[in-house]
Amino acid sequence: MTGFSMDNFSLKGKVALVTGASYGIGFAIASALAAAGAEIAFNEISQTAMNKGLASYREAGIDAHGYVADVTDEQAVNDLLLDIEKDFDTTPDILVNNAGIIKRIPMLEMSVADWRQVVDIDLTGPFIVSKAVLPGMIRKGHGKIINICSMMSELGRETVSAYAAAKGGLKMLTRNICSEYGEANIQCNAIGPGYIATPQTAPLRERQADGSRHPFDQFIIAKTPAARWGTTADLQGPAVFLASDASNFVNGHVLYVDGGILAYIGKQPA
Ligand code: NAP
Ligand code: GCO
Repeated sequence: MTGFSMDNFSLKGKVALVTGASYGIGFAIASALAAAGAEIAFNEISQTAMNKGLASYREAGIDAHGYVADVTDEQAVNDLLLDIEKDFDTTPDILVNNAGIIKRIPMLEMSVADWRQVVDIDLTGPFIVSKAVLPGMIRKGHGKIINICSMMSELGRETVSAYAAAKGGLKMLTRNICSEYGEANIQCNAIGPGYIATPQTAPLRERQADGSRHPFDQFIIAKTPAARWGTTADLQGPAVFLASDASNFVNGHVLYVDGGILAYIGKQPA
């Protein structure tokens, strides 16, 4: 045998911070990291959202620690890391920069304030949180950062200019953290989910007044070889892989979990 063991996928003894993880993709990823053995810390913007998240983790049998911190607030993030170190007696080994928003507004109608809010949360937030966790990872001699990118890290579409610019930038931040800290045994990669059924995409899947599927829903089904929307569960295995020793020589990579969208020209209309 070559000495490979499934223990390479184990996260036992590791502490993971997943941002914005009360529900949706973040909650699913945190749950998978916990199933692989990691201890979980997560943050939310409000006490209400954090409490809801804690209840969901407890219902899933996960002893997660929840914190209130806006990822765009550097002082709040630095305080978050101090609280995590106090509660876990160590700093995070794994960071998942998941927190994010989208605003679907035609560019000419989008205010600079709307643009700034999306870029601040989706790009500057991961910068701030990564900057806060990297010193501890460097001291430990290892670390895993997983940024949640998007189809919009590669493709544009109408009404999502700020989001696409932020997620494109997040792809390059991923590569830059890889470049600057790879020598410290830090692996920084990204997951690029396709179209996933979560509250964020609910408006794109709403049934029409006549009961028919939303036009965008039909569009995505035609653009996806798997002919379905992704589920948050589809992202769990890739997240455990990128958080584990099994990916120690994978760095600066965006792993697209999109059912094949980026490889496919799309189904010819009937
Ligand atoms: P979601 O359902 O809207 O959840 C986003 C989470 O981020 C919420 O818990 C939200 O908290 C939190 N959040 C927002 N702003 C924050 C801030 N400033 N500080 C801390 N937390 C904040 O989104 P999702 O669909 O699960 O997506 C999660 C990530 O995956 C996002 O980065 C998104 O861009 C990305 N993504 C999603 C898809 C998809 O199809 N769903 C595909 C590709 C990539 P509140 O609830 O309190 O606002
Ligand atoms: C949209 C969607 C997408 C998804 C995701 C795709 O309006 O186009 O919200 O942006 O959220 O980012 O990967």
